[in-house]
Amino acid sequence: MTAPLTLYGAAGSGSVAVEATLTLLGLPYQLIEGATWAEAAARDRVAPTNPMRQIPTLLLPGGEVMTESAALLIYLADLHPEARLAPCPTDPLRRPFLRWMLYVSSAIYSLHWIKPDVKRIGAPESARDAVVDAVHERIAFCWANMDARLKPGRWLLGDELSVLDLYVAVISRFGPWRKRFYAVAPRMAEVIRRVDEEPRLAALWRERFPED
Ligand SMILES: N[C@@H](CCC(=O)N[C@@H](CS)C(=O)NCC(=O)O)C(=O)O
Repeated sequence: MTAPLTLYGAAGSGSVAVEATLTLLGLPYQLIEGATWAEAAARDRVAPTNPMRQIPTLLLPGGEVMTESAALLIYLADLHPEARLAPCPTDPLRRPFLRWMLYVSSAIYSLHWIKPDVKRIGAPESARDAVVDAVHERIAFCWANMDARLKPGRWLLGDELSVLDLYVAVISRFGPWRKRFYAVAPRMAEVIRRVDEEPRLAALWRERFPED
């Protein structure tokens, strides 16, 4: 029997996109829960495995460590092509798929690292609110830019649900939160509401975003 995957994650975090992907793929995993952005103990727990002290961090059955949410989602989708959670490399949709997966990761998700402690970027604590507001403005701009360029169908890339839908459904729950996301990205909003209602994921969304 294959050893289970081990995922360092937390409710309300980016790991939920990986959890959603594993759920759709029907792959069992062991979860090590810890809100890294809020608890030093959670950062310390993941640090030996991922010195970036971040989640999601995935331990593969052979012990190899994988980090970076977009890489995890693409890897898992590619490993299970029968589930059709990513366009295959020869599909023209692979280009927008890769473009927007990496965009969500680099232009949007990475900015959240600043918020728990603005001293991380050398800003004084007294500038905290202004820095967080500026981060949220940038993220709102990034969502609007993506919305203007994507041509969604039933799902963000057209007719098939992909890990891009799961990724945006999770990251759009972070600041500046869904209300702003719906306002600046109305075309994606329609799709993401559909992802929220996906029956195979309803229990997971409820359990992992209990306050939304
Ligand atoms: N580049 C990473 C970013 C992961 C990340 O920022 N994770 C947050 C939780 S949602 C975290 O662990 N933050 C810890 C911290 O702020 O120190 C990825 O895409 O997976």
